[in-house]
Parts: sequence; C-alpha cells; structure tokens
Amino acid sequence: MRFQNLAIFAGAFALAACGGGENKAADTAAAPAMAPAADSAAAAAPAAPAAAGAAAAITGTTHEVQMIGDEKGYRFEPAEITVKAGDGIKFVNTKGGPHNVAFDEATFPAAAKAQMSANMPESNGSLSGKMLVTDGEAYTVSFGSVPAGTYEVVCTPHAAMNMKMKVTVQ
Ligand SMILES: [Cu+2]
Repeated sequence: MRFQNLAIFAGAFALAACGGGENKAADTAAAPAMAPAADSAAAAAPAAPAAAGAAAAITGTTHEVQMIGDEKGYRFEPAEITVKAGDGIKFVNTKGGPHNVAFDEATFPAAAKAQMSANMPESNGSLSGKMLVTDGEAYTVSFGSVPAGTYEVVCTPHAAMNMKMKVTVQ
C-alpha cells in the first residue's frame, strides 16, 4: 500500500512537473480506510458468574500437587492425577511462583461450575484460585459433589510456558 501511494505521488509529481495541473486530490483519495480491529466486543462480554453455592467439604483423601518453576521449566507435579469425588487436592507453591490453580472455563461442564467455584477458596465465583506468591504457600481444593470427568487445570501466570495439568475425578 505504501509503495502504491508512492507510485501515485510520483505520477502526480511527474504530471505537475510537465503540465502544471492540479493533482493534489489523488493522494488523499487513495488513502485506504483502516477498519478498526473488532476485538473490543469479545473482551466486553463477561463470563457468566457462577451462582453462589455452598462448598462441599473434603470427605476423602487430600492429595498433594507441587507447583514448580525452576531451570527445568514450569510444571505441576504430578501433571496428571486421579481422585475420587469427595477427595481434595492441596496445591503447594513449591518454587518459582507466583502460581495459581485455574480450571479451564471453556471446557469445564457448565452444570458443575458453581459447585467447583464454591469448592475453591477466594475464587469469587470464578474457576481461578488466588495467586500463591510465597514459597510453601498452599491452596486446597475440594472435589466434593464434583461430577466425574477429566478437568484441565492451568497456572494462569505460566500458561504460555505450558504449566498445565489434568485432574480426573472418578
Ligand atoms: Cu505457575
């Protein structure tokens, strides 16, 4: 486009040089209309907040998952875990935080979001837990009343570094 405008300008100049005509209009008329990016609409639509519900307590085993960032990269250890409904997972910021625990809103079953959110302390109706900043800080999530399924978990600050895991509830 820039090259084309230059060509038009050069042409106009050439005409002006030999004919002395009025050619100023050409270059403004040729300016392309820039369409604004249509990304504001998507950002403006908020996710529907989950209805407030009561947390379902842990009635089974509490498993532990480490959240680690070091020279080997960012990861959950283990990266896959299977629990029973009623079990809990204690996520520990072992190293390299801040880390957090966020279930994938896009793939989490809609009918179970409210319960999952209620089972996540300080999630404010979302499926994202608070940031764990201090080494050793833990965040415990109950899988009470959560339906069977495999759920994707991501650490929001390190999503781009593939810090993800899967939790299967039996
Ligand atoms: Cu992380």
